[in-house]
Amino acid sequence: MTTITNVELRRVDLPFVTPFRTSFGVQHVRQAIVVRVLGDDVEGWGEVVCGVDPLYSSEYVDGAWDVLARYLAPAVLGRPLRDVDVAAATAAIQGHRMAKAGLEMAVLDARLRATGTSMKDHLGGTRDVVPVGVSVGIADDHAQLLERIDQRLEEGYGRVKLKIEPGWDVDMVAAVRAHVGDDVALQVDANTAYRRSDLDHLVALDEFGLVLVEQPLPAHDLLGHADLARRMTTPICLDESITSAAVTRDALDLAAASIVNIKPGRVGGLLESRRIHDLCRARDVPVWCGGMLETGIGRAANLALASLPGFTLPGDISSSARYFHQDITPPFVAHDGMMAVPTGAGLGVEVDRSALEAATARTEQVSR
Ligand code: SMG
Ligand code: MG
Repeated sequence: MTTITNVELRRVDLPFVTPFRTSFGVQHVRQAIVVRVLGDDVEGWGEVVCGVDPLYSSEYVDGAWDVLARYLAPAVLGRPLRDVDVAAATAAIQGHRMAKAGLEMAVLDARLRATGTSMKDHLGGTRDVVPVGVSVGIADDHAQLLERIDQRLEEGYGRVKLKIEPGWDVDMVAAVRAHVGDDVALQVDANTAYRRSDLDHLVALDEFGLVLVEQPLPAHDLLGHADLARRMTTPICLDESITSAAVTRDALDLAAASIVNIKPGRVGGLLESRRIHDLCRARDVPVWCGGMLETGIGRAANLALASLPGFTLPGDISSSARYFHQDITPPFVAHDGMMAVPTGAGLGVEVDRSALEAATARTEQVSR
């Protein structure tokens, strides 16, 4: 098989259908770095999922671009596509997991396209259809939120994630639960917005039969999460804290979480994601696939990952139309809260070249 001859970086700007508000800010546009890896006769695609600004984590688009162009892409150029280990080849570069994950995704896609293997099969996926849910951002008021939730329920989603922050939590969740009844699976996500002094307040969320509370405290605060987990009956799920399989093991040993959110970008790639899945499965800890408002490229990868047997809770993987008017792949569609896993070679999606061109704001070729 061929060696890697060229890494193409593209920034695509896709405006959101509805701005997405979390405890750390409002996003109006998805800026994704699309990574295209080329060998002599093969190409592969990846997506870097960091935000425009370093608010969800320390990574951000211009920083990821810089590290990809100057350090990560050069580390894989000239390497054999068949067996280059992107994580190992870039291990000397500290951090930048989302940038590394995007490059690894493109390399794996190219390799698997060349051998005709799907990402699902490569990772060990066991299902062709996976349960998916929807994440609903912070709204202007309860009325607007309930209207948005009704729309999602009409679209067939059976699990709704609500974003919370101080001042938009217990009363809001009470209103939603009263509105939707007991049959809708509800969970909440704070994106680190609370502090240890808020634990008594958070315990009040136990009233509402939530599936889980996601990342209430800062990423580093495993002991704080363990303290909260002892006080609450609702399971604690970690997102921002989980940056590797090693950290996952520590978090579970400390009982800081009983459910784990896996995002390939946050942990440095699909292969590390699978290690976390395997570790959690061996301990009977449920995992689910998080979302970073991906384009169709990252969504395809998430679906392949979510087809592994330990992903027993619905992923944050919604229909493309909920995010973008025009995606850069054919749209993904959820039916009755389920979504099909691509079966074609590699990621199993074809990039829509004209949509890609139309959305491209910046390009750079990295070659030897
Ligand atoms: O992809 O549907 C999606 C969004 C899911 O809420 C979602 N993701 O913390 O889990 C999370 C957030 C992070 C994205 S906001 C940058
Ligand atoms: Mg989260």
